[in-house]
Amino acid sequence: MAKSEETSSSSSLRPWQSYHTVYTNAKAGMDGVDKEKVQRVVYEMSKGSKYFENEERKEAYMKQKIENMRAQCAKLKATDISHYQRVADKRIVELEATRDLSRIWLHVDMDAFYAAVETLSNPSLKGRPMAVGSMSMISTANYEARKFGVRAAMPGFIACKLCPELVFVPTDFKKYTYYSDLTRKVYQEYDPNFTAASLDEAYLDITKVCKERSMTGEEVAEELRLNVYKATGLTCSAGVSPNRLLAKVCSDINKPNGQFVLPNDRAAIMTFISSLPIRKIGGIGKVTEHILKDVFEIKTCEDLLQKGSFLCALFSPSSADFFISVGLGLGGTDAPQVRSRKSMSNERTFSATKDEAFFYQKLEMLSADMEKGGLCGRTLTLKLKTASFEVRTRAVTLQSYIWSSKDILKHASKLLKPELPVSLRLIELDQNICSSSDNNEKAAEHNELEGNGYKDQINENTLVENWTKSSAFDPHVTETHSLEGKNQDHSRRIGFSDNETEPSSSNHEEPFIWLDNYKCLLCGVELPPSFVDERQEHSDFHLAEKLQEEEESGDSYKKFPLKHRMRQKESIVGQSKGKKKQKHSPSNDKHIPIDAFFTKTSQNS
Ligand code: DCP
Ligand code: MG
Repeated sequence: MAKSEETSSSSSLRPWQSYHTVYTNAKAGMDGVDKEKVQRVVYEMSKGSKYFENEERKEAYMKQKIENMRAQCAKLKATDISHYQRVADKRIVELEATRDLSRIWLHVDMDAFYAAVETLSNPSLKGRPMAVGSMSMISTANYEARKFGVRAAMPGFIACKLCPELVFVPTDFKKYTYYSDLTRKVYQEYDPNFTAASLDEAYLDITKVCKERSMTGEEVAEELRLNVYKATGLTCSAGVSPNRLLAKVCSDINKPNGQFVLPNDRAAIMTFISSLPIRKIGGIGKVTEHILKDVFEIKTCEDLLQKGSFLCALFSPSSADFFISVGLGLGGTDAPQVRSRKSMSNERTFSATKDEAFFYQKLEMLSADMEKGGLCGRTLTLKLKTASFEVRTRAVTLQSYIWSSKDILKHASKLLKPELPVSLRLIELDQNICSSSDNNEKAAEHNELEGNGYKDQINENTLVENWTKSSAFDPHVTETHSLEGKNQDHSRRIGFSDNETEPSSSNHEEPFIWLDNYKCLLCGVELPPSFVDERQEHSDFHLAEKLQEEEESGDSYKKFPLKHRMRQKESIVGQSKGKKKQKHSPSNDKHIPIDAFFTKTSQNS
């Protein structure tokens, strides 16, 4: 558990080895990369910057948390452990009973999406290492560039250091949306109710199509990928499994242009899970991974089951449940018997329309159905699927329980109003029964929904948030860690009066930054909710910006607005590379080059 002396002495000789950022985490196509070289370059190029200082603060925060948790673990008596073992065993049995092997889920993810689209329009890029983005931030890199350690979310100037012949292409969202729409037309043929998780990713329930066409999941995946290629000229990868959580893991296994099928068989799932590193699971990011590894020695998903008693003792019930269900290889399937009757939901699917009177009519029908269902609850969630298959979830927790269709309609209408005008193809209402002590759990559920519309894609920040509530922490650093969680949690919540309130974990002073849960309000960068780590890093950049501003306050340099200084710096970087200044899209105009945060504070680079 504790780091050996050997490790700590080697880390003082090679400090970059303990410097982990999102840039050093491997993506598909990066298996053969010299990780230590990448770590060293990233370390050297960021050392001394505000970003680096912030990373160090985060690291210190994490270490402190790990120490606290270890101390809590050490305090557990044998009787406590056997008590929590019984709790864990019970949950394992209960969760196992929810296993549904009747569905076939397919997760599809385009290969190096933006880069592949750019290569389609400029074939001379084929075979050359290239990245989409700028000196400040890379959106993605093709597989040739990944061999050098270049990856999404990495500042371009670091990427240049890793791969000097890297070609940069500016982002063009119109193009990506166009190709994304083409892929979605294909997906619709296999599952008209598929859910798009981002421009290049979707989940399809292919149970029906497999049955109707007497095809296996593998055959459907092959055919779908071929049809995507025919429609777009682009390749994609797919994962097939009995649930969405594992389907996503599977789609990454044979990237690019490949697929992996996990059969609907418990033994096969358990074997698959037994050696699966926890980090492969959507929702387990850097922080959670470190905590699980350093406190409990949990490395694989199977370890999560072995250490169930400790997880139940130290984490909130919803987080412990998430970990145990991952250990069992469970994930969302949406079969009715899977959900316990803690909530009821009702949905209506229709052809995409902007007709607001029609939406209110649907809400009336849904509210009436809810009343007939006879449940009363305090948390009402409105889920919308837009014409372009984006899922939005808005929720309110009330001070008192409601059950009448009139009340449900009143609150649902308040949730819908700020979304208008919008073109929708689905409206869903969900009513949860919860007591005030459930608020953390509700917040977690809400975050999961905000993430992707899927409960199995829990947000890492929520897990950490839930846990930090029970221990002492440094509020300044916590801000760093929870920024995104809070933003996700409360973006778009409406300021209600009367009997309405928000979950106890809210922090009203924190401004949200993800517009439509997708686009950074501060700089226009687009990052889908599933990029948990990247979004965390991105929030941190803005935090570093704030710190930089604070430090410079009173300085004559401050007379120039920060954004201007940054633009100046970006154009200098461009000039020094002998490049033409990029044409900025409206969102690019607002873009704050991330390299600005790498300005050395003590000495100049
Ligand atoms: N994206 C982004 N910023 C990030 C990560 C991704 O703008 N930090 C964009 C560019 C990607 C697209 O989203 O092309 C899809 O993201 P993926 O993670 O699926 O990455 P790619 O499709 O580029 O590569 P692959 O899926 O082959 O690993
Ligand atoms: Mg992709």
